[in-house]
Amino acid sequence: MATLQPGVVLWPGLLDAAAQAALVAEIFVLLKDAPLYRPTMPRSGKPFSVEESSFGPLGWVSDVKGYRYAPVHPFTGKPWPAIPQMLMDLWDAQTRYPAPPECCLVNHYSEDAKMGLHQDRDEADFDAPVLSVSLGDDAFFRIGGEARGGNTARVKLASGDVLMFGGPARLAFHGIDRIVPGTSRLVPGGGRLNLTLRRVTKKDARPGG
Ligand code: MD3
Ligand code: FE
Repeated sequence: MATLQPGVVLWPGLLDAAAQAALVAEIFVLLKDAPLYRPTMPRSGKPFSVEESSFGPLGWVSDVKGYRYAPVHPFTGKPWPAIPQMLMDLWDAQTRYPAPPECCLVNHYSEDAKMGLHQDRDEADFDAPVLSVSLGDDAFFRIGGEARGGNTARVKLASGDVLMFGGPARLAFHGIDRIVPGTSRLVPGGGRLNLTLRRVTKKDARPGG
């Protein structure tokens, strides 16, 4: 375990090869129900280079109208599949947060995909950390501070690595510069999968407010 900066904890290779393979197999089954699709940017409608889907009661979506969490898949109209138990257990073990994740966002990077520097601020609860699992090809991850334009650090993420962002890092700018194609054979068809487990609503929120 390594603390990369305040609030950023990395567990390199926390998932062994067998756990990675079991997780990827389970994800591909769930993606038959909630297929990867290419979101578009708010306003411009420019397509993402990353393909996405979600698991759990709320999925993160982006389209010309904006970013938001939604209870159904934007193309199938069906509820998202449940988050795999293995990820629910990983959340408990690593975060010890007293409420379960509500969204597992699935990002798929093929060789030319990247994700620009951004903050994750569509959630109502910034007390909860975000837990990220990397699978497949290596990627160069970039993280800065809470202000755009500050110094950033680059970290190479490999398959099986687990990262937690909480406290002072919860609103840090971050992104993926690029993946390193062909560095793993884990993901069918190649590329990288990233899973981010998130709380979306406040822990003590009640329906209706
Ligand atoms: C730091 N995903 O889905 S995971 C995202 O590898 C996202 O697909 C990247 O950024 C990926 O929003 C990076 C690491 C990550 C995720 C959430 C964070 C870092 C974070 C939230 C706050 C601070
Ligand atoms: Fe993010």
